[in-house]
Amino acid sequence: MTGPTLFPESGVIVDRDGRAELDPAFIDWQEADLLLARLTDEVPWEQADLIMFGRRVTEPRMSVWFSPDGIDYVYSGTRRASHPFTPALAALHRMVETRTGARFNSALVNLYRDGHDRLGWHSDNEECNGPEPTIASVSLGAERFFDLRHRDSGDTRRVLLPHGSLLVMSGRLQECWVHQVPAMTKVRAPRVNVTFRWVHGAAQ
Ligand SMILES: O=C(O)CCC(=O)C(=O)O
Ligand SMILES: [Mn+2]
Repeated sequence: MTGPTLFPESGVIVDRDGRAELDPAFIDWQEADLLLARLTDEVPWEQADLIMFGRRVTEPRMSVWFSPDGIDYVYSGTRRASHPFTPALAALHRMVETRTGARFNSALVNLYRDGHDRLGWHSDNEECNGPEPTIASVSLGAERFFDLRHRDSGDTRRVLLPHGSLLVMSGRLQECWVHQVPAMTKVRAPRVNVTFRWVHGAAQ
């Protein structure tokens, strides 16, 4: 356990070796629709190339890194240049800080254009995230599965992330568990995900 329950009225998904909690109705549907439209429009979407096992691969999704402090994000052999928060992101940032009581200075925003776009098994354990990072993840648009797998025991959890939901990962979660957003090829609609983080300047 890493502290009191953040969302007592909703779901604790993981409570050992780190914590993952879901508020399925963080933003009501009408506001979430508006936010999805604004982010889709405001975000200067990029498709990044990574180096994986010595090979260059193009990420199977779009993404953009936002850091008002101008800290670049370095992972898997790529450096993502920082962008200032858009107006919609700045508003969402305030809502997420209020709801969680945590501070965030950056956001990685992902666009899964349809169910073919995905994110493979990983953890957000880069040095710039620091030890035991709290990461707040807002989902908008198509519902997609989110999987967690314990590194040692192989124990798994699967949740659907609804439109307007907030997932908070904290404690040793990034150290002890990996997570993924698998392909769901029947899904035709897009999904936008915003992960707010606190990153340290060492990323520059
Ligand atoms: O799309 C999601 O729900 C997860 C995003 C994620 O894990 C990441 O950006 O590191
Ligand atoms: Mn992640």
